[in-house]
Parts: sequence; C-alpha cells; structure tokens
Amino acid sequence: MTETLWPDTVSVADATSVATTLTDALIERLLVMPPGLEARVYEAMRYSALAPGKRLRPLLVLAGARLFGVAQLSALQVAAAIEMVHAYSLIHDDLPAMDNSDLRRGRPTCHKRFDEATAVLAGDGLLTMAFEVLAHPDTHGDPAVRCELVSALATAAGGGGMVGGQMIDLIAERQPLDIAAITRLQRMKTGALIAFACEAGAILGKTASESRIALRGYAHDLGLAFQIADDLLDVEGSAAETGKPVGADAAAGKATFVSILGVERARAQAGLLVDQAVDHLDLFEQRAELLRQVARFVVNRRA
Ligand code: GRG
Repeated sequence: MTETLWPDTVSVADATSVATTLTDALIERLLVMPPGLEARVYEAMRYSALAPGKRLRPLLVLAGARLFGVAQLSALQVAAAIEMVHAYSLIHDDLPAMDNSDLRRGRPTCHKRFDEATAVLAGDGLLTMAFEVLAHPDTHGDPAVRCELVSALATAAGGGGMVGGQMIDLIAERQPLDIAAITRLQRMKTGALIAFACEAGAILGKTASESRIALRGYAHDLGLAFQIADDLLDVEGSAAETGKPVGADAAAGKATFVSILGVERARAQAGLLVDQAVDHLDLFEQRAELLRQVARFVVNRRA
C-alpha cells in the first residue's frame, strides 16, 4: 500500500526523492532496450524520460493515491505513464518546429543528442507507451478503472488539453492574447496534465465525488500557480538553475502572466492561488499535508 511510502509528516524533498527513485525504476523496467535496430528509439526515450527533472507529476500521483490507500504498484504505473507523456511533450516542444531549444533538464535536448526524426519518434513512442502502461492489468484489477484512466489522460493530453494549449501558445507568438486567453491557454497546456496527476489517485481508489471535486479544485489553482512560477523563472531564473534556456518568452515577444501583470503582481497572484489550492484540501485534514507543502514548493522553486 502507498501508506508505507512515507509518513504524513514527510518533507517535499524526501517524498520527491522516493517518488523519483520508484518511478524511474519502473520506467527503466518498462523501457527495456530491445535487441533489434529499433533500439535507437528506446535509447532516445530513456534519455529523455530518465533525465533529471523534478518528477512533480509522479509525486502528485503518489501523494493523491496515498489519500485513498491505493496499492503502490497501481499508483506507480500511473506515475510512470504521466511522466512518459510529460517527457514526450518536452521532446516535441524543444524541436526546431516549436521552441527550437538546445538545452533541457541540463542536457542537450533529444533532437540535439540524437536527431530530429529520432526525437519525433521518441516522443511518439513515449506517448503511446503511456497508454499501454495504463491499460495493463498491473495498473488496476478492474478494467473499468483502467478505461477511466486511459480516457482521463487522453482528454488531458489531447486537443482539449495539452496539445490544444500548445497550439494556442504557438499562435500567441504572432497574435497578442489578453489575460483571460492566457489563463485558458495555460490551464490547457500545463494545468490539464497536472489536474490528471492530482485526480488519478481518486480514480484508482474509486472515490466518492466530494474528494474528487476537492482535488480538482486544488489542481485547478496549483496548475496556474505552477505556470506563473514558470513565467517568473523565465524572467528571473538562470539556465544553470532551471536546466533550460531562460528569457525565451520575452525573446519570442510572447505575452505571459509576468509580461502583463509585472513581476510583483504575478508573484502575489501565485501566492493567492496557492492559498486557494490549500483551502480545497480541508476535508483531508492532516493526511493532505504533503499536497499542501507541494503547493508552497511549486511557487518557491528555483528550477
Ligand atoms: C508538444 C504537445 C506538446 C506540448 C508541449 C508542456 C509543454 C507542452 C511544453 C513545455 C514548455 C514549457 C516550459 C511549459 C511550461 C510549464 C512546463 C510544463 C514546464 C516543464 O515542466 P517541469 O518544470 O519540468 O515539471 P521537469 O523537467 O522538472 O519535469
């Protein structure tokens, strides 16, 4: 059971360390290198999915699953699947056709380390494998639960979620967006996947709607706070801290929360969102302390 992963009073750093070790071990196992020529795409998938990132989404899955006493393997399967989708999105986002970025997670991007075609395939491979993992009986004994997870992740990652948000983000380079449009874009681009991570434990635990609504509210505010923090890092952070180029949004002339609100108001808004996120967790009492700490970590992070 996930209860044994860490005590209620665990720090974000210690829980992240556990989440990273266990999720990466499972991804290593799922992405075992085949003997044939297709091994190259597996090498690229492993290169990106196992690169040092924060593993925020796996941490949210495990922390949420723990609230409902979900089996550890079930939660880890979902953690691995969502990190695969996240890694795919970063690989494709870095391609010359999109952000054309050379640095990710402190390393050369996938297309720089391999080549563009391999990077496209590595992203495709990770995206499709995520659904193979969710559909596997190890994820849950009940096929209806597996089906719900597949559907929820597809909705979060697809045209009405991350992919749609990325489309609007590309359009935003040539067309100014107001704050409402930027909020919608970010809720789709980054918020939807974070929301899936927060709700997955409730799906696995076949939980009553009140808990799910609370987690959805938490995720809604957390996702936006996360994005504002990301915008602030793009202005105030360094490549050494974030492991990716900074200043990219301003260079592309893209409107962000920070360019519209200014640094101080954006920071204040992120703080308000975190307070709101935390308020949604009251019904879980002390058991949600880690999720409260994660929300505070998200806005104070330097990477
Ligand atoms: C290509 C379909 C497609 C989507 C790309 C997520 C995304 C959409 C692009 C990433 C660009 C970006 C910097 C978005 C801002 C928020 C974000 C997702 C940052 C990266 O996530 P972290 O900070 O990364 O959790 P690590 O490396 O720590 O996992």
